[in-house]
Amino acid sequence: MLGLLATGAGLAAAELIVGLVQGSASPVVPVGQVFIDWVPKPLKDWAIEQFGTNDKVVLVLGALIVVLGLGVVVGVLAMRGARGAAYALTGVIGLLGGFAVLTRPAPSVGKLLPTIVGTGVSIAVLWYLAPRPAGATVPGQIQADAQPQDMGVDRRRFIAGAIGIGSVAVIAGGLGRMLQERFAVDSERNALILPSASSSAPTLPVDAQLDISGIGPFVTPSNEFYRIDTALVVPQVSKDSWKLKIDGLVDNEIELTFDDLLARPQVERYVTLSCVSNEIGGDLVGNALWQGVLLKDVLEEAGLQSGAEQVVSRSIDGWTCGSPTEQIMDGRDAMLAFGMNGEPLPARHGYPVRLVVPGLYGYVSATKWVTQIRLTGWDEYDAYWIPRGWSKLGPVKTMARIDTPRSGSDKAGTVPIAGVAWAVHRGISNVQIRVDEGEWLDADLGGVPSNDTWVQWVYYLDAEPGRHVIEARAIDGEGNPQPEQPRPVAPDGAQGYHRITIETSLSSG
Ligand SMILES: Nc1nc2c(c(=O)[nH]1)N[C@H]1C(S)=C(S)[C@@H](COP(=O)(O)O)O[C@H]1N2
Ligand SMILES: [Mo]
Repeated sequence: MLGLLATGAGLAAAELIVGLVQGSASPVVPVGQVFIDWVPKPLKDWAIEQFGTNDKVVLVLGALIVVLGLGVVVGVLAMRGARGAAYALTGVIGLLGGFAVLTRPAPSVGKLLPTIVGTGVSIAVLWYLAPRPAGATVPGQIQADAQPQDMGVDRRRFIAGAIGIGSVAVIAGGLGRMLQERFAVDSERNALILPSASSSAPTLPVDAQLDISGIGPFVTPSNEFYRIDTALVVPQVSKDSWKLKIDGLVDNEIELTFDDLLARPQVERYVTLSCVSNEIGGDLVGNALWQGVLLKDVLEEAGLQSGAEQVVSRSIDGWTCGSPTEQIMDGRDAMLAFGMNGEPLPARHGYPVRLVVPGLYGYVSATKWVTQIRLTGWDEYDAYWIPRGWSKLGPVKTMARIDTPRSGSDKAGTVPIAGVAWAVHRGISNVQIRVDEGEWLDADLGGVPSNDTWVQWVYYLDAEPGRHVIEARAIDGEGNPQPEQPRPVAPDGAQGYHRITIETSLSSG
């Protein structure tokens, strides 16, 4: 109890400092990351299965297990009268936090401030609450209280102190979290007007959006677009402080400001983005209109040296991903994006600048809040998710999703079976459905602006009354049908047919 209180108060104090001092860093995520790096493989695999590439819960849980677990030991030591050992172990927890923070990129002494203050607060709480040898006093306490063996007084003081410190800790932690939003970029984002792109978006074919209820919009509104990242608090990066550094195996290192980027030729393109953790039939996929500068143009200016096989991009929060240089440079619209659906990127989607690469899963291409691009050899560096059990190559797999009807529903008469299908950058040439493992039947496809987006599809089914299993599959632009063999999301994306079961009856009822 004492140990939990002391370490909890320390964590709360650290969060408060993060909220007060811009540029300081919470030790929670780094400790969680170090913890995850150390846990045995089976546990890691389990976590991947549970949380995919959205490991926030694991990060926080990991950090809390480590810190509070050690905190319990501290408490036991303190209660047994080993105060010196309790202080020392608290110091070790602090060192561990500090070490974890320093393993993150761009370490600085300022970033350590929350950890240092948090450790200090933990030790102070211990010092104040731990049972002390007879005769010792605490400031503000009258000498008479400290009767030898007067456990009643000690106990009361402990409970009052514990409640007081506990409440202050909860308030301080909450306040810290609120204050962290203070560095919010909402107002500058709202005031920002993007110049119109020199190469504007292709006009959408009129039939891109099929008129069928239950099928999602062709363009996903930004506020409905899925969000996946390891950030516990959305990074708030001001466009005026933002810089992008391009280094590594290049002839000329380049540093770009946000204004430099806006001054360059721009494109606007519809691109479908998908998460490798998207389950069959899942919604970790969306299609948006992205505005930005082609990465190829910038990299050509930097001058790629031989051996620059990998484009490693790094976010302000230290997250990294690696993409094959060949694909970035092959003419696809890989971009440094700052616009999404006609507006500056929302903070949660990477304001001010992120990467978007048609055809690659987000974990190997779509760095949000990007601040560095380093050219390396392919084997020279493994980015964030690679040592965590995910494939180094992450091309988006061909997939058809059935959006309507919902599995388990009852339908009468002709039933439109409809959804979306994507094979980003290869395009979709056909979508088919089959009923009860019968023949494959060709669906009608909506229009698309390019091979880089999903396509809507529909098949009007007149089925015999009864219970039916309906499956869908897509065939990509190169004629390859989506593989049937089911596979889980790890290590390189889910595979298999989306399957629903419906009950049909004659329309007359
Ligand atoms: N900085 C940062 N960028 C990131 C990630 C991250 O954890 N941190 N996750 C990636 C993953 S796994 C995906 S699927 C996409 C999701 O982008 P979205 O949240 O805009 O949909 O962002 C990518 N970019
Ligand atoms: Mo992802």
